[in-house]
Amino acid sequence: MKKRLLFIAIAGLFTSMASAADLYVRENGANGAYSTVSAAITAAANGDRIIIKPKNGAAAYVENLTVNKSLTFVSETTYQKYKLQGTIVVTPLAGRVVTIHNADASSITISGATTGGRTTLNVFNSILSFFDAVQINATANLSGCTVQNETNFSHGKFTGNILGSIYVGHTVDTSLATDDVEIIANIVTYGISNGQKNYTFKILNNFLPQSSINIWSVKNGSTNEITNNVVDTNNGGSGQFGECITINLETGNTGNISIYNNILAYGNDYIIYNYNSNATVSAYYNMSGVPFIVNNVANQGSNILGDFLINPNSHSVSGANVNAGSPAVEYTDLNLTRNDIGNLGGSNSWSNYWPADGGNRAQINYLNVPRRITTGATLNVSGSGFSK
Ligand SMILES: [Ca+2]
Repeated sequence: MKKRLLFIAIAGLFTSMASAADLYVRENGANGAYSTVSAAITAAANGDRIIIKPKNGAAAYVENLTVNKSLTFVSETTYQKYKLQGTIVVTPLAGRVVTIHNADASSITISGATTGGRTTLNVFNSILSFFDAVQINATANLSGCTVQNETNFSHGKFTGNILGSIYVGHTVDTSLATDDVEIIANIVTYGISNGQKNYTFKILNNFLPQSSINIWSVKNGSTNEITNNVVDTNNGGSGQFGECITINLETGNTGNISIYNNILAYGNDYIIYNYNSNATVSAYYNMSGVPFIVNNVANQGSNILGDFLINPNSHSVSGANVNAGSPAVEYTDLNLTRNDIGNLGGSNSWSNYWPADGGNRAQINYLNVPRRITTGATLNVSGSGFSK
């Protein structure tokens, strides 16, 4: 009986291994491949990989994709994206994981009824005009992507992207994720807004050359971070008072927002404007180009007017911001000097996600490193990346 059980277990193992297949998609179905991505999806099973060869002359696969299985999509040609003239819609299902690498498509969305359990959508190194994953019980992780217009999601990690805007929408999740919303080292043209009440947020090291950060909701009782960002409203895209950070929580929604080491460059009348006392706001070691005037900030110190230069081409700031951030050890730069205010400073430094000699090498997707290490303690570092 024991032997038989063991045999069944081994047979099961082989069955699951055999099911992870690679399916190829090539122009005109060359060499026995599928000629459309849709045909490959239809033929695929959960866990399969669909390998798509970019067409000659950057021609597009003209089709709309519905992804209703756990699949991974990659390019067959190294460093080249496959073009899709059409939309990609992921159907949610508990436990479904869809990973899309190297797509050049009009949009990726999660859409459909959800009954419980989480759907995970990873999108890496892709070019899109629109991304929407505001869906109950959905986690979206986006890294190394360019999205021209809006990117909307309700939970996940956005790192090292060039985006039109980021909106974190509230959803009535029945299966809550256990980790935070993290928005790190992105270049964002039209602002970052949080309307999510389920999750604590971290907005770190982002570069917003002409727009602001807006907080409309927080998880009740949470402590949230806005740290080492560059926000310049000098060229428009600001709140009612020209402010770089707008906070306006509705009655009954309360939490803490810590604002540290940011370049908050302009602000017409105010730099930070908090409409009411529902959010307890703390602002320290931020630098502005004009007097640092705030509304309804409960705790503040060392916020200063400084002489700095924002370079929108190199996504960097130079001048008085260097070594002017919080001297606390948890904000120390990668070179172990005092924090540089702005997106190049701190342990979530820009250089992690935008390496100077990155070229076509693998790119970091996420890093989790301690901000403070005690002598004799264990140092735990985790990270992930993807191949281009
Ligand atoms: Ca420094």
